[in-house]
Amino acid sequence: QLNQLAQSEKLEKHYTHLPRINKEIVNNNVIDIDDKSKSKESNNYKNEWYKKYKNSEQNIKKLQPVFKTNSKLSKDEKDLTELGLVANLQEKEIKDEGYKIHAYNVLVSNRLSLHRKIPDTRNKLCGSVEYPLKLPNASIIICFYNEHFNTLLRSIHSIIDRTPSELLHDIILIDDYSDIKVLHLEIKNYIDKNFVDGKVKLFKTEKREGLIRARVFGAKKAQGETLIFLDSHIEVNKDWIQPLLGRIKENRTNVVVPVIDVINPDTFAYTSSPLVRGGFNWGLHFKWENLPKGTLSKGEDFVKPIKSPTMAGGLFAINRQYFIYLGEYDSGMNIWGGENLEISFRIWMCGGNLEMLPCSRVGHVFRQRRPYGSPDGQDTMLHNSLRVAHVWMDEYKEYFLSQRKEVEKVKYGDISSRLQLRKELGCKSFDWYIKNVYPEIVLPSDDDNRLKNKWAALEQDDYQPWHTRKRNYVNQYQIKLTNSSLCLTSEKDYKAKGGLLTLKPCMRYKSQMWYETDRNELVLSQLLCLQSRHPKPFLYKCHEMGGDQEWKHKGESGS
Ligand code: LR7
Ligand code: MN
Repeated sequence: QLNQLAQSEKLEKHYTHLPRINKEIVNNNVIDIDDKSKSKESNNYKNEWYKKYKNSEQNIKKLQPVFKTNSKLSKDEKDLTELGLVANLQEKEIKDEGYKIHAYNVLVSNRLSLHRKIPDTRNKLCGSVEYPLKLPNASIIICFYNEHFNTLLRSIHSIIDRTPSELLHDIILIDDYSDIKVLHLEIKNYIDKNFVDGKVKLFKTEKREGLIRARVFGAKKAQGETLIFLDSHIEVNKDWIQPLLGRIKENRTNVVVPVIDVINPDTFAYTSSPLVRGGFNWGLHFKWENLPKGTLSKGEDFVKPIKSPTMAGGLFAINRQYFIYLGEYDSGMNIWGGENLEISFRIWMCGGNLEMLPCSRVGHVFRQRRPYGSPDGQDTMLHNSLRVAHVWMDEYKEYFLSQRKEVEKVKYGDISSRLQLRKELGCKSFDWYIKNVYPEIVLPSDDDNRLKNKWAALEQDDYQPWHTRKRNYVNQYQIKLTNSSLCLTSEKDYKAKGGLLTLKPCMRYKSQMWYETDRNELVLSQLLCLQSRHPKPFLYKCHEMGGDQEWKHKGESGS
């Protein structure tokens, strides 16, 4: 197997997935793995590893780009060795590579315990809610594509640690044909060794399916009374499952989502999310919405189910039979995007009920970009959204289609079976959905100008639940180059996401007006944030996580 693996040209790049090696050796000190006298620890490790894959010494070498021998170090690195810093240098490699492949900090993830504690972010009242003694059990379905090993394991352990075992029918892992081949083998080995009761099951698709078909594939393997879908980089919180199962027990047409807390992609810090609900805009992007005024007036409102027009997509619970009855997912949808609105519309229009349960909390690593595309380069979000529009949105689909003229020619495949499904289930109209479930949505005809501004934001597919938080500006100024009359200016439009910056004579252009927030961000004309990036900083949507968007004044001059 390893022979085969070593031939995969991607392999060398993905050494960060080799479990433990990085962690135990690199974290602590620099170890010359070829020098037997130096470290007992490393030799034990090596032996263990060698025993496992006896006949593949050559390949093993290929698997170890992290361990440079002294002689292979460059001069700079040698200097650093003397300072005892090579470990950091190697760690930096891991970190950089991790960001490339996963878009979060794998180094931090590697260092954290797989059983780490996280803060109980629920409202205090949740502690005294009582759930029925006999709840339906659950099959938990987690699809992953190239997930980081430790992060996936922490997801699984958090479930096992925080779910009453009688409620956990099984955990079904679907490897969506990850091209980090060694990953599958490592996970399989880990499962065989650590989850001996057979409750954790691993399957693999025969080709890359994308998360939508991968979930359907997983659901077909499931036997639990309910299905709970989760992303592969999550941690469930205290008593997360009881509210979900309790609500489904009351009525099998209740489809329920937890509050999605935030795991910071740079630090893995776990923080509470506000109570918000799901909406969407006419670009068919999911967005978070503040709750209608008055929703949270009494204490009990903080524990009661809250109806939600849409779900974010990744984390929800549903009765298994009801999932099948409702038509699973649209298997004509590819890779990523759109399925969350599709299932939300379908639930509401076809007689179900979608709600968020404040006492169920699950953390999710919110990354700033998706570290993968589709194999053939298709814009799958657009492809999938077109299917949603044509199957579910009736005359309202024009709001989506008319904004993007280029979509007229885009093919979206055969939707006849989904139209058939809609008919068979006797679903209500989209007009009913808008008027009864989501009357707060702004219709284009309401106020064209207002809409134009909304549309400027369409390009930003914002998932972060804190996005609804009001931004606090503490200052407003131009940024002037010392001893000049030149000001920091956006090169193109101040609305251009990704735009670079330049120096131009100081006028009072919108492209020069910086607003400083209480989180030390610099927001150009209250729209996009200044983000540092190699080799040049640029404008990007504000992610509100500090780091590369945090700017500080220096000294008393405030420069
Ligand atoms: O081809 C793929 N095959 C997969 O199995 C691509 C992805 N996946 C897996 C992937 O490893 C992950 O576990 O599918 C899961 C979701 O992919 P992410 O984490 O890249 O997606 P996301 O968190 O950026 O996106 C959100 O929207 C998606 C729309 O298609 C899905 O519904 C995700 O599940 C959803 N995530 C959440 O709702 C978590 C909270 C984020 C918010 C808001
Ligand atoms: Mn995710």
